[in-house]
Amino acid sequence: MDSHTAGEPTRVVMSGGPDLGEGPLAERLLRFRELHDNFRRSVIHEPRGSGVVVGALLVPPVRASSSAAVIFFNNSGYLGMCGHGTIGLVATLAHLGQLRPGRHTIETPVGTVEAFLHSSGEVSVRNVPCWRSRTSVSVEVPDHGTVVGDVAWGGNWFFLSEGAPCELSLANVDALTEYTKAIRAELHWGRITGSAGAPIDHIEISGPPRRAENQSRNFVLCPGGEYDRSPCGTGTSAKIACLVADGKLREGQVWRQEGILGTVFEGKVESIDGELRPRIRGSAYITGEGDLLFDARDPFVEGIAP
Ligand code: PYC
Repeated sequence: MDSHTAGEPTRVVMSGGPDLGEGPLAERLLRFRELHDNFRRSVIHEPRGSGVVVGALLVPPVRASSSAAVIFFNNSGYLGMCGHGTIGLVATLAHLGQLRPGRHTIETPVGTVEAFLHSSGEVSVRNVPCWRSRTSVSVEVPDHGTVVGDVAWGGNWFFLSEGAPCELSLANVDALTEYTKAIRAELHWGRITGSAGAPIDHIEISGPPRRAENQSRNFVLCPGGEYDRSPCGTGTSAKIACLVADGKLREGQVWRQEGILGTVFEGKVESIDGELRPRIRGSAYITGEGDLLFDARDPFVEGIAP
């Protein structure tokens, strides 16, 4: 089932995926990566998919009380959590009549999230605990000088900085991609990581919003070199973690995050048992349903990738 959330596509694999066995989702993700990475490639890469698509493999939940368990993957590997993908998954299951409006628990490899399907069809996701791990980190970026930003966990690792070499608009996507890739390369060479040496694979740059009712506009570079068409759910969560750490946002306050297409995720600060659990609200639309076919004679059965 294909959908898009605020412009960013999600492909939910309903059945036919690899058997990853039982146990914690983090362990099943490792099995996916080590034993069945060809499945990821064949679903995401051309000619069946494209670099922009985020895959969502449904797997049996650990707990009977959960509505679903999911492992997200993309053109370069696997994601911890995915905000737009969770909204897409919930909209997909609702479209299929498998979820009713109300509260649902969804397991991911980095923790359990709570989703709320509104009667309007919108979806809110209460993310895993999020936090800022480093503040005001400086990197020297060739042709751009010193870039200062924070490192934060929003379900994936992000480097977040304010400002850009050009306007945050669709017309400038190539320049913004080149700039954020250069930042990421410098983080890599400088061995600047998330906690426990985790690579920072998402770069989020922010600037003023186009619409007065929003607080910020962003551009997010994803791990495989594509940009997020949506405002990025985990990126908005990481941003909220930084704003809360700076005392600029408080419990209950709303942060309306515009993405590069002008679509919006509404973020809300929630803390549970002393942990920050941002809540992200958005909409997804179903774009297709079908069967993927794998012909052993096809030279590109596992997709086209460098
Ligand atoms: O919405 O969290 C998100 C996301 C991560 C990568 C692409 N979208």
